[in-house]
Order: sequence, then C-alpha cells, then structure tokens
Amino acid sequence: MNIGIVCYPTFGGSGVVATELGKALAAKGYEIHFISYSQPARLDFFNPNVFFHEVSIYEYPLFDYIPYETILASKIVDIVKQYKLNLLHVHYAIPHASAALMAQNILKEQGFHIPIVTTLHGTDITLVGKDPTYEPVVSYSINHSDAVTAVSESLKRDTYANFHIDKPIHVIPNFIDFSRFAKQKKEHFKKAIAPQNEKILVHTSNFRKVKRIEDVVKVFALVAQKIPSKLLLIGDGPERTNIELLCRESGVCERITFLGKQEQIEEILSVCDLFLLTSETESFGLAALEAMACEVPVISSNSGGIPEVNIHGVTGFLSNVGDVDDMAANALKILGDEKVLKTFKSNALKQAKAFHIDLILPMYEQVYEDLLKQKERA
Ligand code: GMT
Repeated sequence: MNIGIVCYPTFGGSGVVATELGKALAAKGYEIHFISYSQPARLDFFNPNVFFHEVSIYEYPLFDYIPYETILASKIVDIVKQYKLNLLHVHYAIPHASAALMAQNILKEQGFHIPIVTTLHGTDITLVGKDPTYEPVVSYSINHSDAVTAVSESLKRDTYANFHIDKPIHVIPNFIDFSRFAKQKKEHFKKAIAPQNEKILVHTSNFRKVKRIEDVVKVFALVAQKIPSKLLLIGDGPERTNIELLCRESGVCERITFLGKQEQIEEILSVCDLFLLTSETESFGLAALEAMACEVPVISSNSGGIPEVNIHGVTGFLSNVGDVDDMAANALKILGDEKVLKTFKSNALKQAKAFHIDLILPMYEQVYEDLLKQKERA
C-alpha cells in the first residue's frame, strides 16, 4: 500500500507521531511518502520505502501572506498521481485536512479517488481550531474526511463538544517505540548533571503558553527547598525568554539548566527521576509517555487526555491546573522515599507498555484497510 503522510515537520507532538508512524509502517513494507514544508525532525535516516516531498514555498510580490494551503494541495495532487498513492493520512486538521480535501476534489475530476484519514492531535481542536477564525473549515474538513481519528477519548469528546460533527471518530492513542525509548545506562550523564546525587526533575515541550512552564519552575522551587534536586528544561519556543527571566527570580536558578532542543531525548530521560507536565490543556501528553517508557514517573495537571496516560497514585499524580502546591507535595511524596520512587518508576514503565507501538500500529492499519475495502466496493 502506498500512503501519503502530511504533517508538520517540527518537534511538536503531531509531527513526531506522524513521522514515527510512517517509519514503523515503512518497516512493515508500506511505501510511505511524507509531504511537508521541510524534512520532519525525526526523519533522519535512509529507508528505501520512505520518501520525502518538500512543499516549496513560492513567493510572489503580490502575496503578503503565502497561500500555503494552495501550494500544499497542488503538491498532494502531483504526488498522489506520480507515486500512485492509495490513501492520504493527514496529521493536524489545520490546514492539512482542508488542503487534502481540495486535492481530493481536484483528483476526482481527473478520475482518481484518494481516501483521506485525518488524525486530530489536540490544539487543532482545543485551542486554535475552535476559534471562529477556523471553526467552519475545521468542522467541514472533519465531516468530509473518509475516516477521522483522535489521540484520546478526551480529544474525541472535545471534538464533538466544540464542532458540529456527524462522523464517527476512532480513538487511536499515541504510541511508543521501545526500541528507542527505554532506560539506558548513562551514569556519566547522571554524574555530570547531579554530581551530589541530587534528584533530577525534567520537562520537555515546545515552550508554548499552553504548557504553563512557569508552574514547572514554581513546583521545582518548592521541591528544591526540601530535597537536593536539579531541573532540566528541554525544548525551545516562544515562552523561553519569559521562563529564563522567571528562573532568575526563583532563587533556584543555579539548579535549573536549559538544554534547548535535543534529538536523543531518551538518553537524558534515562537519568531523570520525575517528569513535570503542568499544561493548561493537553490532548494526550506524548512527552509524558516518552518519559514513562524510560521509567520516569509523572507529576502533571489533570487536563484533557493526561489522565488516560498518567494514572493517579500509580504512575505519578494528577492535580488541578495551576495547583503548584499540590503538585510539589505530590512530587515530594515520590522523591522523598527511595522505595516509593522505585515503585512509581516500575509502574510508569508498565503503564507505558500499554501504548507499545506493536499494539497501536494495527489500529491504524485497520482504518486504512477498511477504507480501501470501501473504495473497492464503491
Ligand atoms: O503540544 C504541543 O504543543 C504540540 C502538539 C502538536 O499538535 O504537535 O501536540 C499535540 O499532539 C500530541 C501528539 O498527538 C499530543 O501528545 C499533545 O498532547 C498535543 N498537545 C496539546 O494538546 C497541547
């Protein structure tokens, strides 16, 4: 089967899921064609079944704003015909689903039928998508996709609540590739970061407001008052400067390290004791799952789909958004007792295994097969 995957190439969760999915499908023998405006961050290897097609931005003096959706739709039309794609899987509704629909209509006029699977990831529904600026197009794109998936039950509920949807939504959770995400022996890292055997807390994200990284810093400041500890902040984005300023005022600045964007995040997670995810809203929390796969328990907010991943009192703890005192108290419960920490670490790994790629990939394959059967019947 030849599949086109349309995604964002950046470090954001939707791009990561799309890339890892494509890689895993290619390993199973599918021919995968990534279509994006630059090479996806985790697509840094050679596989004869994987192709990358760059959507080149064509500037013209008349355009104050480049019509990316139009360029993308044209690119999709070309790739579908040239590489005889059987279906398109688009990740993140805006503008990928609507561009795919436009391409589908153009192709139909030329005698090609290409089914579209749209995967909703989170902010395309919970933040940006529901804004009236986008809502009609997002609703239309979901209703006219041939199949729709969402990464959590919570996101499925939010989609029905925020849009006028008359389509079934299949929940297919995010997944983990354990051949990559597993605790590794990195004692030299541990020594370099925490020479006095301090506990290591960590947060990774794209540093957007929705992550509430100020709460991560506040929780850490409370924990650091009681337990010798270090905080690693991994990633980069619009909030980084504000957070750096906050750190300087927190009184614990010398215990906080900004690592910026990191490729081999699993190596760093391998030496960490606790992951902090304080988001305002989070449809799934893939970053938390990656930490759990490396045996790191999670202190998080209870927003969106996080409770489907982080189990309260088992793999970590959940608190109301913004309740930094509760988050810090929970962190101390785990970090303050070696036996408790060991139990939470092993529970985190056990729970992460429920999201093993070998369990989740067949769910996507089933959606594809059902669509192709429908196409044959039509
Ligand atoms: O979290 C982000 O800002 C990135 C965003 C994205 O769309 O790239 O991530 C979303 O998709 C991930 C993969 O499905 C989910 O694990 C994240 O929870 C979700 N982020 C939010 O809902 C804020």
